[in-house]
Amino acid sequence: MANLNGKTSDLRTAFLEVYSVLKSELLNDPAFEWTDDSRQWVERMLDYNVPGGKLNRGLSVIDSYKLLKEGKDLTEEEVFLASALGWCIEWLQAYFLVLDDIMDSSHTRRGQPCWFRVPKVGLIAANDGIILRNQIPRILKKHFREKPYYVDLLDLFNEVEFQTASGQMIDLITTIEGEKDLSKYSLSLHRRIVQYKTAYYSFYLPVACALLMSGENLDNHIDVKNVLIDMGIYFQVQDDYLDCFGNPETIGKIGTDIEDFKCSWLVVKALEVCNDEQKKILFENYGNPDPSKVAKIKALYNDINLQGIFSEFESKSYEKITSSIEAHPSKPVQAVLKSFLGKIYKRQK
Ligand code: DMA
Ligand code: MG
Ligand code: MG
Ligand code: MG
Repeated sequence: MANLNGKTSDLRTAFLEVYSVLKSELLNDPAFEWTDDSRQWVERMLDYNVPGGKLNRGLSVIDSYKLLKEGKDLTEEEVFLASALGWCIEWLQAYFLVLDDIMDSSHTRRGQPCWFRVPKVGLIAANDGIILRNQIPRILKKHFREKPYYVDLLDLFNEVEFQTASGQMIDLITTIEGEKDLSKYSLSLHRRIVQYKTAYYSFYLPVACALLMSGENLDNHIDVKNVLIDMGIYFQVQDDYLDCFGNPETIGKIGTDIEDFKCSWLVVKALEVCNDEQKKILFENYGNPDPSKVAKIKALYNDINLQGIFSEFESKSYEKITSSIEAHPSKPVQAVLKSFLGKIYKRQK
């Protein structure tokens, strides 16, 4: 196996090797009588949806675990287990994204058509999402059953899944047809949505996995959790920004937030700074699939210099998060948090 204690590129290669191991275990899961057809379907579905992203969340488990071990080389077993937990997060992400793209009527993801848009897939994607979700406890059972922290791991994944699904729910019910009302959109509603739909699973979960593997009790790390949640909120503001201003070639997806009437950070900020005339344009054109209406919203975003407002937010968030990290008593924990922040600051994808 490639050396996971070495360079970043090796780390990625070794991480992907663990994917192959987990996949082949799942494709031979003795709880199901596999046929060639079913095995081929699941294999294609996994390869299409699980490993094709940035892998930041998954790789962070290994990174974080290493930093918590203060630079000591990891054993083969530790590397495998940290990678397997990283993959469980990537599986969770794949599950949420497959369903998110159906609900958001998205077109592309990671530079390819969304899974439900692939010919012959359609709404079978909904069940594929359920399969992805169910594979997580199967991976955990196979590799962590005997560990003292097994129950805590299961509980962690369940809690975070519930938080994420609840965040998705509030993201979605703000867009109900016939109840669209921009005046209900505020920074506090936005914060609530993104804290739940993104921050827990993307930021808290990888570090919490590494902490559990290190034998820590998560109740003793509430301050770490709070910093990670702030980072997750900052990350989702970037996602909202890139939905409109990012390059689809780079981010691998075409934005749909304006069409979908999403409570995006951009529209919340626009509502804050617009004059009455501009507000009228927002109210009349936001949340409509008509491209000319979308273009009016984008032109308005340019007129009020939302890009500038965003870059100010970006530097302010960086400073704020950095100072809360530096207030943390443990150097290894500071290192974990700083490495996370470094990976996302000014990201283009
Ligand atoms: C995504 O929010 C949140 C989850 C839990 C998938 P989003 O719809 O803004 O994500 P994306 O922009 O990637 O579709
Ligand atoms: Mg989406
Ligand atoms: Mg969504
Ligand atoms: Mg988005």
